[in-house]
Amino acid sequence: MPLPLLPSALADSFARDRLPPPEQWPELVFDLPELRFADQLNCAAALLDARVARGDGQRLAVQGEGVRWTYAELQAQVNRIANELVHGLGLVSGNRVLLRGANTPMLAACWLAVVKAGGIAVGSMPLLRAKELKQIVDKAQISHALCDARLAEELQLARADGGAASLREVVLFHGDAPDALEARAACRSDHFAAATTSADDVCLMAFTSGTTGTPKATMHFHRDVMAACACWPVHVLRATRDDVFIGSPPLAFTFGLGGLLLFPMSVGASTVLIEKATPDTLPAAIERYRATVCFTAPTSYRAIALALSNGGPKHDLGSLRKCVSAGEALPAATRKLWRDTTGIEIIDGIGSTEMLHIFISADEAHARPGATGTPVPGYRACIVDDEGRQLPPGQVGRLAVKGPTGCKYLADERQRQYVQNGWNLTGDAYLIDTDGQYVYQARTDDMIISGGYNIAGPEVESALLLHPAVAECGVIGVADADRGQIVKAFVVLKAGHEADETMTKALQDFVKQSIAPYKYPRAIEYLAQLPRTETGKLQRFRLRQPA
Ligand code: 3UK
Repeated sequence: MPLPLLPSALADSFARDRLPPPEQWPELVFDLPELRFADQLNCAAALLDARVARGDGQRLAVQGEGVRWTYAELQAQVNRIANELVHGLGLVSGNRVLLRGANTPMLAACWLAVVKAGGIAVGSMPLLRAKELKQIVDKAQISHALCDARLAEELQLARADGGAASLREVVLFHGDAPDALEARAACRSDHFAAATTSADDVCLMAFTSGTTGTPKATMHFHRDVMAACACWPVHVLRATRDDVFIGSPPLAFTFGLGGLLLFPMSVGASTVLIEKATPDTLPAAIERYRATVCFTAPTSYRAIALALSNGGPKHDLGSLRKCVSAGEALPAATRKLWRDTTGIEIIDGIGSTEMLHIFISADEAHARPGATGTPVPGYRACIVDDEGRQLPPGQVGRLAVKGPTGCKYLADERQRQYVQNGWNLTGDAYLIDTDGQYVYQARTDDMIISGGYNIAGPEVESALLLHPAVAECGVIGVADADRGQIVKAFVVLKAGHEADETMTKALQDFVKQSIAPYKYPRAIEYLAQLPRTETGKLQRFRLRQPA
C-alpha cells in the first residue's frame, strides 16, 4: 500500500494535487538501509551543497565547450540563477520551469537552480517543435522557461496567438542579448539557501519519449532522485570520484539526466556535457576529455565500432573504463563488436522514464550476451501473465517491477495500465532464464504472431546484425492473409553491398541457420536509414506505416 505522503512544503500545489489517487500507486520498497531519507530533502542541495561542504569545492564538476567549472564554481552559478528565478522572475516553490537546450554546463546549472529553488524542472528534447512544446507547457501548466537562445524560435511559435498561456516568463541563455540569463544572473548574489522541500515533493517532470499517443508526464520526488543515485550507480556502475562521465542522451531524458548529471555528482566525479554527441563526434570528445565512463544507446556503440573498424578516423578511446547501454535491447552482436574493438564489456541496463532510471542490469563481470541482467539491489522484478499471475522461469510474459521509485503520471488515466496490483508494468515482454537472468523479448505490443508462432522482432534483428553486410535493421510483423502476420525486416546495408535478390536470399538463409527457421524474415526491404527517436529508439510504428 502507498506510504502516507509527508506534508508538502511547496507553495504551489499543482503537482501534489495531480498525483495518482492512492489506490493507483505502485508499491514502494525501501528495504536497503541507504534508502531511508530525511523528511526534509532537497536533492540539488544534497548533490551540490553537501559536496562543497564536504571539502570538494575545488574538484572539477562539469566541462563543456569553453567551460570548466569546479563544484564551487558550479554552486555559485546555480545560486546566482536561483536568485534570479526567485527574486527577478517571481518563481514560487512548486512552479514548473521548462528547460530547453542541448546538453551544456549552463543547462545543467539551470536544472540544479530550479530544483534548489523548490521549482519543478521540466526537460524538453531539443528537437521538439512548437506544437509539442505547447502540449508540454499546457499539460504541466509551466510558468517559466529557461531556453537556449539558439532554440528560441519554436518556443516563440508555441506562444504565438496566445498559445501556451500559462508561460509568464521566458529567459534565454547562450545569447548576447543584454537581458540574457547570464547577464541577469551576474547581478545576483552567489549565495542562495536551498528551498526547504519535503522528500515527497515533486522536483522533476519527465515527459515520455512516447513513440505513439499523447505525451505523458511522469513525476518524481526529491527522494526519488536520491534513491536512483543510491541504487544502480552504487551497486552496478561503481564509478569513482576520479571518473570523467560523457555520453549522448539529452538531459531531458532521464537516462541522460542520471548518467550525465546526477550520478557523477553523487560520487563527486566530473561530467562532460557536449551539444552534439553523435557516433561521428562522440569518439573525438572521449579522446579530447579523456573520458572514462560513457553512456549511449546500442546503435551508437555499433556505429562507433563499425566506423573504427572500417578505416574511419582513428580516435584513442583508451581512457574509457566503463560503457553503459540503455534505451533499447543490446544485441549480442553489438556487445561482441564493442568488446572486440575496445576490450570493454558493456554494462546493459533497462530503465524507464516512469521508474526514473535503471532497475535491471548486469555489471561487466555478470554480463551475459543477449540478457539484460538481474534486478538492481533495491528493486524486485518478476514475469507475470495477463492476469497478473507470476510465471515460472523460461516462460515469456510481462515484466513487472517495484522499488523505491515508481510510476506517478500527472493526472493520466494510463496510470492504471502502467501500475497494476502495486507492480509497475513496463510494457516489455521478458523471460527469466535458468540462471535468473532477465532476457528481453520485445515490447508487448511488438510481438509478431505468424502462423501460430510468437516471434520477437529483436531476436530476428540480433540474428541479422551478425551478417557482415548488415549495418542496422528493424523487424516488424506485417499483415498476411495466410499466416496472420509475416516477419518483415528493414535492412540498412554497409557501404559496398548491393540490395538485390541475391542479398535477400543470403540474409534469409543466414537467419535460418542461426535461429529457428520459422522466424526468418519472409520479406526484406532495404532502407538508407532507420526511423529513430532523439534518444536512439527504433520507431517500429513508423516502419509499420506504409511508405
Ligand atoms: C526500453 C530497454 C531492452 C524498454 C531509460 C535507462 O529508455 C529509457 O526510458 P524510456 O521511458 O523507455 C523505456 C523502455 O525502453 N528499454 C530501455 N532500456 C532497455 N529494452 N533493454 C534495455 N537495456 O522497452 C523500456 O520499457 O524512454 C533507460 C534509464 C532511464 C530511462 N528513462
